[in-house]
Amino acid sequence: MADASGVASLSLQDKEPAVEMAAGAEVGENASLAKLQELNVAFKLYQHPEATTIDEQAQHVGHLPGVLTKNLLLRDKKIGTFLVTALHDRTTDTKTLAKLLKLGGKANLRFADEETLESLLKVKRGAVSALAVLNDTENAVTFAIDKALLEQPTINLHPLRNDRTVSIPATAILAYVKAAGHEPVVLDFDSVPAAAPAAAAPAKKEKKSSGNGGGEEDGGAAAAAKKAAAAASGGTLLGIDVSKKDNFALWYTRVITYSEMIDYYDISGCYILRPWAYSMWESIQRWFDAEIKELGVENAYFPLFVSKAALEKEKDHVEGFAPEVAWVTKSGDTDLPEPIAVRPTSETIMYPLYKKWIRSHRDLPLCLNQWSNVVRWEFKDPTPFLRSREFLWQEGHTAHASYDESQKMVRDILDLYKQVYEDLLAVPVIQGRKTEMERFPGGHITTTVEAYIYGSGRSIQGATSHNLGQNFGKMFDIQYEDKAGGHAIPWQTSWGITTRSIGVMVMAHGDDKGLVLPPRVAPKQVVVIPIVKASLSAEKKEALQAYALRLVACLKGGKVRVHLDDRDNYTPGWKYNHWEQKGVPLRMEVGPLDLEKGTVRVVRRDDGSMEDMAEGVVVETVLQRLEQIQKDMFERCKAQRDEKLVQVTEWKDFVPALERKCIVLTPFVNETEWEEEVKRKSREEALAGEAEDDRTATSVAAKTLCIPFDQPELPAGTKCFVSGKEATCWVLWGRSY
Ligand code: 86X
Repeated sequence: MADASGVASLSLQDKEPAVEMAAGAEVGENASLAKLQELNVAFKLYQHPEATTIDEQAQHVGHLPGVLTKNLLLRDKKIGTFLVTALHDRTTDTKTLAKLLKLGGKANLRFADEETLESLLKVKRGAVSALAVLNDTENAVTFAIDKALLEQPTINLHPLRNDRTVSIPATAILAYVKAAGHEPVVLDFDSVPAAAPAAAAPAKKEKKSSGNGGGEEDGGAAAAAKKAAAAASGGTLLGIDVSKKDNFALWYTRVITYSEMIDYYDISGCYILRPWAYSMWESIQRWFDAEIKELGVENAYFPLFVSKAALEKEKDHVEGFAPEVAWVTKSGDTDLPEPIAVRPTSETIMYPLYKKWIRSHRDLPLCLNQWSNVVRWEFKDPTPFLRSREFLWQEGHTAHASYDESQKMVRDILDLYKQVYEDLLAVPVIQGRKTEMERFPGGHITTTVEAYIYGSGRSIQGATSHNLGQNFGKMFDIQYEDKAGGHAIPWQTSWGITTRSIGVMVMAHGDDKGLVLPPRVAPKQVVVIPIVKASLSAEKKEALQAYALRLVACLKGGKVRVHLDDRDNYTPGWKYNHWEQKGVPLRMEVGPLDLEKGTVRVVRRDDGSMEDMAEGVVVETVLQRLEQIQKDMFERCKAQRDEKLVQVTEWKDFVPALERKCIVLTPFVNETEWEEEVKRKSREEALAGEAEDDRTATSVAAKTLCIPFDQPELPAGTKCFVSGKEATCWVLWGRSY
């Protein structure tokens, strides 16, 4: 049995070969498998007797495609702790490793003992692999990987336990390690002459290190010295190595992590919004908040918790959502007298107070908004921004004396949502009304903005604004004395937009280099990178620094969000890639030649175009370019969307259009039973007998997105595309998130 790993000379005859197993149940218990699944990594899982060395592992899984890895935990008391993952047959004496890790001549690298191993990586000896970095939540360990491993198609490694082996594509390792909060260092073993049989290093040590994570001596807890190690290694920047076109889901997770927008967390469906992402949310907040204040809306804050009685007060509205409600049942070890729910939305929290506050027509309109988090315990696969169990949003709730006034509010807000998407995020949306089936059941009319994601061919709801009629007023017994002295029930609205909008923007504009940000929400709009060569005289260096600072000051004066990256431990090339991954709209390169000519070289992130600007006109020119980028990004995105927006009048053309990733306008009778029929039929036709995984976030069934406000002409007698009855409107359909 030959295989690439070279360990296959082992006979399998009397060994127990591994058995492939269904991952399902294990994923729930094994954090490393759960993480792989979350990152959309396709893996195979094998069960086998415990293996504590590579040789033992090879006996069980050596026949499988892919290579095995050697895993070593090493410490230098002064510098820090390292987890090295290498091809199984590498020479891994401490001297070679110290060289590869660029620790310098003074380093005193030792294999870590079992106690250190278990305390840092929380795995037993023999179960260590790259996947164990997940347990290093303190970031005490620097992860380093053999470059040659990354060039393998498949890697077989232990998922935190040594009686399992998981097969994954090598490229997934980097994404995994990054998602686990580690910046991987890539080691080029070929750059170091293979130290003749581990120099004088005793064979004993080699033996100990030949398992997955073995080691010896050197007790005591390791100090977190990751920084020193990263600096010493020069900091390899990883490029996004999967294209948007080939694997959209994986591309997305790479983009949001490499750009430092998102980090992962040990509760499924919850994510960290890092400053780069949160700043975008703040841009949206700032703009929208000012606009609603113009409409007379005031901000307030209501509690996070809702009592069981209050939540269940209006059963009809809550019923369908009940499985998603998260409950607090204990404080410490003591059961609470009554479980308390975490808000999934705040109608049941706010409307009892609306009843109290609205007594007279003079109390109207009551227009409140809150910026908050909400929790919906979804069971479909979570996706950062698009579907998370906790998310940020604003929820507006207004009450008016007339239907017309409430309807004006609904439409004004929907226009603001359109502007958030189109003018801030540069993503075109279609405004419309939801059908009976898709409307918020507690309300009267639901209106929506719908976006389209070209990369996946799916549409997505961008935000929603409801006219609630008097339904909630009746449910919550909100009554007031009108001008004539009679009793009246107010007309209410509610509306919300969430951090999902950021995910839509990332998906719409990102490219194979990473994020591409519309200037209006970019945390930094310009990054200035001085090009300082070591050979430059001290005088020239100083002059260049002064020039860069002057440019930055001018741009700041022009209200441009500018960042100067004058770090001296990264090369200009590294910085270009870094800021490209983060999507900064303009890069300004400032080198000695520019200084001489009194110009700067400016490169656009969205289209890569380059120009030289004279210092005297930098601010006005930059402002113009930012405007232009904002416009161009919207236009490109709209052209892509429009290319996929088609009209279909006959059923036979419907599913083929969906298969081409189109969103489809059809004449429709607009009856719920026919809408259900379209869902059923479109799924059936698309699957053609194959089963659909209903746990995944996305289905192949067509859904109505909306009845667009902007209706094409519908000549009398036009037939509905599915029922053959007379159509009453054009409806927009798509496969959606
Ligand atoms: C619907 C309606 C509405 C204010 C908005 O769409 C905008 C902002 N709220 C939200 N909805 C629920 O009512 C709901 C209720 C429960 Cl109990 C739940 F668990 C989940 C929910 N999801 C949505």
